[in-house]
Amino acid sequence: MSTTGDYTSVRAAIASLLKQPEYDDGSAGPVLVRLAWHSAGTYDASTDTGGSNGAGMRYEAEGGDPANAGLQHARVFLEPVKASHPWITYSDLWTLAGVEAVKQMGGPEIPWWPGRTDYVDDSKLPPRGRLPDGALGGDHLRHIFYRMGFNDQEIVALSGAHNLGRCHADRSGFDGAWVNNPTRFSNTYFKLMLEREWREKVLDNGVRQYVYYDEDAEEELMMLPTDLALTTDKAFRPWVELYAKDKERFFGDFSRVFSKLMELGIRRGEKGEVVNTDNVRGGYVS
Ligand code: CCH
Repeated sequence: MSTTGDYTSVRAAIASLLKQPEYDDGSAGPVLVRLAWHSAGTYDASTDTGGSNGAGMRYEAEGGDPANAGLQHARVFLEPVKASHPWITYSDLWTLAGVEAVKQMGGPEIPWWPGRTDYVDDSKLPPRGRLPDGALGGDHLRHIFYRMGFNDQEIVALSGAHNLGRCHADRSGFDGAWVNNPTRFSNTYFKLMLEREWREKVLDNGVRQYVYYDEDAEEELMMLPTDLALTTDKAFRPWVELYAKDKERFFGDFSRVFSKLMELGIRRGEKGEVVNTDNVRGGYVS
């Protein structure tokens, strides 16, 4: 059993479960990053509700949101870590897992602080529909991410997480990976977005996405309509161009903005302690 507060031990346990030869591309990393993001991405700045505090996805109201389909795999991967570190809250574990997975997959170090609680007021769970819909465009991205308090540059930086993982037809309806090596964090997603000829494809399930056949890898890569909206929108595109050219800049910006995402709705006192323990209700407990 580990010592309370030993986050180094939690990180090591997360790192050691990433390799999953039977799962997807052989790594639990991408789905852990998505779990962290969806746990936090329900935040609404105007009502101060949602966010990673509370780990509401453990319950049907949030966990059963079709937008969260497939994330049970991520939660199951993390159960042994919770069992060997029972003192950590789920909300800290899920956010730390995303941060550690990015690092282990070759991405930047992301500042992370503990202290989230698992307190949930069932009657005040964030409503469904707060997470983005990949079938839509730039206006939708702004609607969703401005609500959380992000700007255009931050939207583009965050989207760079699609260097990782893949779409699953039985989860989102979309199908395929964005890049050839989807378990290695990089800026390839931005490069491909600009450099390849994407063509629209309607899948058998009626879902529309964009595809490009990569001759070298003999693999079809994909982009969501929301991904390509980053290249057609005048305000987003310069950031795509910058991140495609400058990997270090992308890594630095991604680190800062992912850290900000994990902190949405969490207020800290002078020593970094969390002072609002029931953010789900929008309350402020000191
Ligand atoms: Fe995403 N994402 N995401 N995404 N996402 C999907 C998969 C991943 C959108 C839609 C989808 C972010 C932003 C957006 C990841 C991280 C981030 C899928 C496929 C869809 C659809 C799900 C499936 O079928 O399994 C849309 C729309 C947006 C709008 O901006 C942000 C922000 C992040 C993190 C910073 C990761 C990682 C995956 C791969 C998951 C996996 O299981 O491999």
